[in-house]
Amino acid sequence: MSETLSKLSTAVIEGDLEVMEDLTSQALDEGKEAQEVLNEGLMPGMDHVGVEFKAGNMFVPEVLRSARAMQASMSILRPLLTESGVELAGKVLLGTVKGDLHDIGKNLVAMMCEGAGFEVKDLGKDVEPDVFVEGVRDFGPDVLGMSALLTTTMRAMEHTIKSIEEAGLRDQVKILIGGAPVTQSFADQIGADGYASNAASAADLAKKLISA
Ligand code: B1M
Repeated sequence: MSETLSKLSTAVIEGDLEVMEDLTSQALDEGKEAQEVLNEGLMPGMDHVGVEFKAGNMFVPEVLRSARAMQASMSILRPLLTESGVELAGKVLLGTVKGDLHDIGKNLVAMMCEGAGFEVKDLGKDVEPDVFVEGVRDFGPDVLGMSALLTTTMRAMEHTIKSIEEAGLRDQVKILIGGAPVTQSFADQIGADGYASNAASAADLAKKLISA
């Protein structure tokens, strides 16, 4: 790996927002393709963050700092990636379900998925089933991810899956759910394709679901 890409990886791990834009521009000036900067600079950094987060060696504020650093670089790379028609890992549509205002975990999932090379569309929080349905129809995601933090809003996941089925879109998208009260058995019960207990596992599972 070139010195600049290695510095970018380290900057992601350290959440060093200030150097991200300069290092990204430097890598591009050195003739690196945007995809190379993403795959060999940012993603190894974010992969490391994911591993450390899963192991309990990094905590939410540090992950958010890393994610923000990555976003700063992505804002330069994204238009170049789109222009060059580079194949990303796939598309992920995300949202926190109806009635639920907790979005910190969902934002982490968005950042981890972006770090894993997905194009991510985030519908935000308190998302009505119909809005998820429209999102699936318009954005055409490979994976739909729903987050819920309240025992009272978990049921909205089930209602959303029903709405997607009723709209005839269920076979077009894999559905992944998560959030503190959510479990694998709940996922099985409501007919989701997968459950992830944390943001790094969500990105891993999204990749597995697509390749399955
Ligand atoms: Co609320 N809240 N809250 N809250 N809040 C909890 C969730 C609660 C457990 C606190 C408690 O009582 N101990 C409790 C829920 C009880 C329950 O239902 N079992 C609770 C309650 C009751 C409420 C209110 C009802 C309080 C009130 O008004 N009386 C109210 C509800 C509002 C609403 O949603 N309609 C409310 C409001 C809020 C705030 C707005 C103040 C704020 C949210 C701010 C925001 O998100 N922008 C808030 C917060 C911050 C919390 C706690 C303290 C922290 C949640 C958090 O962000 N954790 C929380 C208590 C706690 O967890 N200690 C609590 C950090 C985050 C990284 O973790 O979201 O779990 P988490 O995400 C993890 C995993 O779950 C997973 O990955 C993430 C990272 O690894 N994950 C996914 C999440 N989504 C995923 C999706 C996936 C895969 C994995 O695939 C798609």
